[in-house]
Amino acid sequence: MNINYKLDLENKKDEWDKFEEQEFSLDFLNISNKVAFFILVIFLSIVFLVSFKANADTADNLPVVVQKLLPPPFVPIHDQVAGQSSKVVKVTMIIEEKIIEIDDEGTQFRVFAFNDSVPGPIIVVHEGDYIELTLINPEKNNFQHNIDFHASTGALGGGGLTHVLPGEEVILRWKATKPGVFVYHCAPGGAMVPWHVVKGMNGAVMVLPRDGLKDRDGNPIRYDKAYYIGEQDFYIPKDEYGNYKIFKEPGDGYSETLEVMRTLTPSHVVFNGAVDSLTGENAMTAEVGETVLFIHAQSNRDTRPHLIGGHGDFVWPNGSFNDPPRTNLETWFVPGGAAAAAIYTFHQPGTYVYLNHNLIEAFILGAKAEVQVNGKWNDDLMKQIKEPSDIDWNAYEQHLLSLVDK
Ligand SMILES: [Cu+2]
Repeated sequence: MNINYKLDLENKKDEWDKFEEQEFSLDFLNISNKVAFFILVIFLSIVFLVSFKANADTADNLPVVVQKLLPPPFVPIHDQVAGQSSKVVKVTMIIEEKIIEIDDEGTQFRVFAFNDSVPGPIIVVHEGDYIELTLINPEKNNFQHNIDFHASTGALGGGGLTHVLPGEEVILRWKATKPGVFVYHCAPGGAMVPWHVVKGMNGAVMVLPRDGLKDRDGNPIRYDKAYYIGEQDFYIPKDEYGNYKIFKEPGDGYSETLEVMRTLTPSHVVFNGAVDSLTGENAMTAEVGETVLFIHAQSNRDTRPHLIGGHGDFVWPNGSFNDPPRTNLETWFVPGGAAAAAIYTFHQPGTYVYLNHNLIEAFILGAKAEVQVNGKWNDDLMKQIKEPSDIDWNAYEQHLLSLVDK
């Protein structure tokens, strides 16, 4: 028994030693497990982060800049050639429903304005950038509004995603894939679309090529300054005496205005929201030798810009910067619902009239502006040989005689 007991003890001891070893071995394994668990956590974190990044939008990882929008005809400060990386350009627009004077006879009209101006401000980005717009429709307004960007890609140009009632705001981000100049406008639906557009709710976007503008041979074109001219047709009803009616209450005049709109005959065609808003003291300015980019937008109606005394050195009539520019144009065409870009280098000082060369629309309905150009006159390009004075009939007779033998 004793022997057996001893053997039994011996066995127990062996078992205990094995157990100890096993314990040691288990401890060792526990440490391994902790390390393995730690590695697993790191691995899963990496997988999570990678998958999260994969799910994030491209634009979420791009640098963000806030663009300060300027009242037309001014264009936001911008680089003509883009940096390496695309960026997200954040802009904010507040919708204003307000009464303004649209001519020098004191005609008042309730406009719907993007950011307090007719037209709305121009936004400038480069191809591949993203525009992130916050659109605010304050409580004091009376109507639902939205925005359709012709430069964007997607049904209704964002119009379906941006309906805002008074008291609401919305944020829309879209990628600028097409270089050119484009219009944007409010498009709430049905007859409200033209009604809001001819109340001034339109503006423009310029999407520059990343390496800037080029001529048809691929040489760079650079400008010293840029102006943005928004042309607006208004349809103001008249009373029984032929005077323009003034509607004080929001929504008043809707049916009467639609009657005038049906005639397709505007009462006013203006630049920058009112007759003569870009003439005299408010004229655009340039120096002799300066190259100026003119962006001309019309959201509703065809037009034909012309610079009296100058030319379109380079013109993109339908606004696509992927097309080679046309050169040395006297007048260019802008179909309704489009913008065009034209570049001119001024060679002479003076007051240049920039107008819609339907001269009735320019001089009677209001579609004209001025560019005041300072600098030195060039006699080689133009010189007045004789000032206006009495007719020299003898000289004329000599002239006729000189033609006799010819
Ligand atoms: Cu609107």
